[in-house]
Amino acid sequence: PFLFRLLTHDVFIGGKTWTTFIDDTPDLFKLVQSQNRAQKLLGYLGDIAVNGSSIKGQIGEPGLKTEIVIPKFESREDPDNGPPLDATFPCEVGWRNIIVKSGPEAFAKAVRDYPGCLIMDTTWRDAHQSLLATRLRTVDMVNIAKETSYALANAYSLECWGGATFDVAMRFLYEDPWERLRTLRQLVPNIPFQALVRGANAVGYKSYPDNAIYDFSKKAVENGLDIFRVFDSLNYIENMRLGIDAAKKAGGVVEAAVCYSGDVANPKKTKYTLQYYLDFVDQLVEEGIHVLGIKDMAGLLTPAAATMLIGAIRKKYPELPIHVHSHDTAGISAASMIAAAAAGADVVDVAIDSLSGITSQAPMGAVCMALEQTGMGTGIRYQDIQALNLYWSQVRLLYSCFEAPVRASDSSVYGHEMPGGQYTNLMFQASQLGLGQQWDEIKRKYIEANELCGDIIKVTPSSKVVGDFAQFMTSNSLSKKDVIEQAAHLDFPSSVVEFFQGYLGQPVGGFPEPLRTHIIRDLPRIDGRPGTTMEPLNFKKMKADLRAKFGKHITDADVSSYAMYPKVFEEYQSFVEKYGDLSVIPTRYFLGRPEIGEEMHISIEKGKTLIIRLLAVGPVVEGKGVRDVWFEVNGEVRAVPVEDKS
Ligand code: 3PY
Ligand code: ZN
Repeated sequence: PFLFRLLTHDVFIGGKTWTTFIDDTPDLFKLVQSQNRAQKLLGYLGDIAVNGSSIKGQIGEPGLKTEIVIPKFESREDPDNGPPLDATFPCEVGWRNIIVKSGPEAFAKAVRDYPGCLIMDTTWRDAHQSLLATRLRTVDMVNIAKETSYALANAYSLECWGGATFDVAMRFLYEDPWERLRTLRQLVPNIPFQALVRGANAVGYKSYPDNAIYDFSKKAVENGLDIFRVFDSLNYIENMRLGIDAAKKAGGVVEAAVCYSGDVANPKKTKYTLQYYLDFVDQLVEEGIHVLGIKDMAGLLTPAAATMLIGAIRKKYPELPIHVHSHDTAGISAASMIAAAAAGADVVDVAIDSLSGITSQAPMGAVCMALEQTGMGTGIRYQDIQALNLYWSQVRLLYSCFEAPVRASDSSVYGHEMPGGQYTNLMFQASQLGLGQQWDEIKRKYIEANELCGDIIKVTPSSKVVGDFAQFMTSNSLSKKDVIEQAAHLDFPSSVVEFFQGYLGQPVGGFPEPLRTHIIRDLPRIDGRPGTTMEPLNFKKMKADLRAKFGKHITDADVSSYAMYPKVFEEYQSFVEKYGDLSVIPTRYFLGRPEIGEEMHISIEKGKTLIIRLLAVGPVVEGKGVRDVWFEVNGEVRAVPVEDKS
């Protein structure tokens, strides 16, 4: 019917040319665009109808098949309970105003002066990275963003960017991570946005040329980021200096993080001692940081260790704001957060209750309640947490198809020290490789692999090195002794070889020898900061090349995405060319196979909603391996040919 309408349009009858056609008939052109968009979306929905979701890591269907109900913040209807929650516009009161008006130093001072303890909510980043394979889509944050701007108005920050979210957004969710940042920023103008950045590795798994790090940090601030939690996966000060400088030059709040390993409360652990951390903090403070982060990525910081570590830093640096991060893998992080606050931490990390616990952060409700009772109130209301939690409990169900089978606390983390996100990820990978039964064996090999590396700090990307090493040992039935004896002849995973070459930086205490030499043989060795030997990137040329390949829509931010992940970015662009912008599809249709007759409402732009009904899936066309999938779109019947991949 559309082609018919086009051909009978009077410009065709009158014989007008195509160029003036677009200018003279904008309405018809818009219709063409929107029909194209609809057709591309049908291509995706048709593919799901025939083949099911192909999103990596998904097992089965989403656990929620109905629309998510947005909770009412009923207690806000009582004027005695503070400003009303009117989600037609975002809240304007919050800590970000200090950053915008007075800058990072003033913000740091105000945080330090705050009489209670503030929270960072990790729900939009680390919580789903740790529990749901980082698969949370922008739309599911957007749908609760304005309410969050009120409920968490007194939060120090929302962690919503960085870590694995950048890569996963493009690679698996076909979304633009920059667009996520900009969209959320508009909906939450009042609460600082925080990202986890891996120092010289930015949001990647390797070192990048210095200008890539500066460019990335600058773009992050331009697109709405406020606070950079900068860490290095080996606590290597040279890499940290670069990340700190880039965040500072970009105008961001620099939260430099010490990665916590070992156990300061255990005198038998002699590598990562209290003195080691105090010395490292001294070096970071010398760089002029705004906030100190303690990043306990595995959840090793017990309450006693938190009291010792934070207490000692507080004593030495009374003016320095301290922000503590942990994971609940062993089940003790709420207690550790409270101990940290009592020892002088200004900010602690929590996740909304239904996305907390296990490998994620401590539960927001419990921590806020406990802090309130000890005179260290967070300024976050219990009733608001409950309302927010109603939303997130539905989201947790929606994404249940990405849950790793982790059901309970696991104190084996004190032995293997796997970061929270990696714990669930490795468990999943192990089962994919057919090693699922050997999860316990992998944990044991992880300990041995870490020892072979020299007992390093383990966090992305160094944790990937140890994880790859452990899987290599498991699948080749190698003991630690075997590796030492056969190192000169084994075919190690590339991440392991590169680590020993020095491509991530220098580990605490140096590389173990002669293992290093046996593993890298005659490959180059880097004994300083890897970035210093890398050629700067030519962004102008990259942009021109990308525009030539994908079109004029390529932006400077896209160039930054490409700089971080060239192949992933190109595949993402090709996917979008084929299927259009899929971020508009509600998650239950994005991941779930539709039923025949099911009606889907998809808003493709403001005021334009497609009502799509799946009518039928046709038989395979002989010799072509293709099926026609029939839809009704706003009352019109359309078919799309879809390859049957079975
Ligand atoms: C990341 O780098 O993504 C992490 O979450 C490390 O803890
Ligand atoms: Zn974490």
